[in-house]
Amino acid sequence: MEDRTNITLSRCSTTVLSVASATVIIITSEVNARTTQKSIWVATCWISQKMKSLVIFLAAFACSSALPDDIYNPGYLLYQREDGLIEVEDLNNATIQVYATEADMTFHFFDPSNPSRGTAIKSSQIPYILSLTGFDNRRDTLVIIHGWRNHYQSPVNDIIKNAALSNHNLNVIVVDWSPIAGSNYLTAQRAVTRVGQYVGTFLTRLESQIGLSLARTTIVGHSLGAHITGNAGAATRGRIRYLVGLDPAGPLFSERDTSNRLDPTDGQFVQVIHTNDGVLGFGINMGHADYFPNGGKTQPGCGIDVAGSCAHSRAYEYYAESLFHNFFNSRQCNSYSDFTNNICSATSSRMGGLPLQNRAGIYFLRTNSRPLYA
Ligand SMILES: [Ca+2]
Repeated sequence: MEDRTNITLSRCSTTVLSVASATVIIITSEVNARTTQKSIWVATCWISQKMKSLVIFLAAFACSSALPDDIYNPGYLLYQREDGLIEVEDLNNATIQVYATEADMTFHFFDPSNPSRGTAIKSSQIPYILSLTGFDNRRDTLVIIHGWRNHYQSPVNDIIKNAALSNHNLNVIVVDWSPIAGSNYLTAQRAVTRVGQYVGTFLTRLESQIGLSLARTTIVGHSLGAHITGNAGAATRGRIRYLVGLDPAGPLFSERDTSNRLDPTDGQFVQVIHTNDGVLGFGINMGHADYFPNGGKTQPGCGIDVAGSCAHSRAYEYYAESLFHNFFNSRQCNSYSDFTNNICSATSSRMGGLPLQNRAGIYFLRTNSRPLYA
């Protein structure tokens, strides 16, 4: 177990915070999404929405010379809360607040006859699941895992769960790891391996005790939840049929080290949807199939999107729509510029859907700026 001491993640960071009142300027120089990310420069100005028309100028320069050179460390995260306010998360001087235990995990069971209330289950209640819930092992199963600062009733869960149950005869299990996800980013990021192992162990217990078919199970996770998805799949020795990573989180993950992040070895078929590469998302290929809507970095209809939250959330909005209206036609291409210049291969596929179209490759597509996105 790691010491509960401040963990310095970078030795060369400079921040400038000043207050002014004026025009919003946004300068975001994004890292090249598909190359080793050694440094990042982010300068952002933001007008406070609620108080005194303050402009907070944040300049953060971070380099990763003290770290393995493929760790993506932007130095700071801008986090947009559900009330719209923006918080700054310092990644360089963070302390692990608490360690994940199995008691932090709750699994909410839904089915077509019980689509809204769900039944909260702890791991110790597995022997009673058939009597406590509407679980039926004749159905396919969809597992949904939220990201940092979210909980089981967050939009990512509700939107996907409602779309799934309205259009498919499924067991749906919503994983709640909010006691850890509600901590600082470093705590949550360091916990994804262990939380994923708890999910994988829970699913293998369902397999052995009530006959869950891992070959008919899909796990979908957003942001840090995408890496938990990978770790859950790894904990079943890669036996889950489909894993879906929705804009997998980038900060503090490594390109080379796949032991704590989503990668193709984690499941039978891994699909990744990229919507905010180089900011909140990672920006490297992580699946058998990787989809880049609108190039994968910014999304239409998101406006200035200072914190990237809008583009980051689009990943689960696109996926949820694909469960009832899958017209996310995509073309296999080497790059987004090849896609916009229409010099792609003839190979196409559809992003998302249930079941997934298991066609490997790198795909690009355009979306609308509002629903229906496809
Ligand atoms: Ca992995």
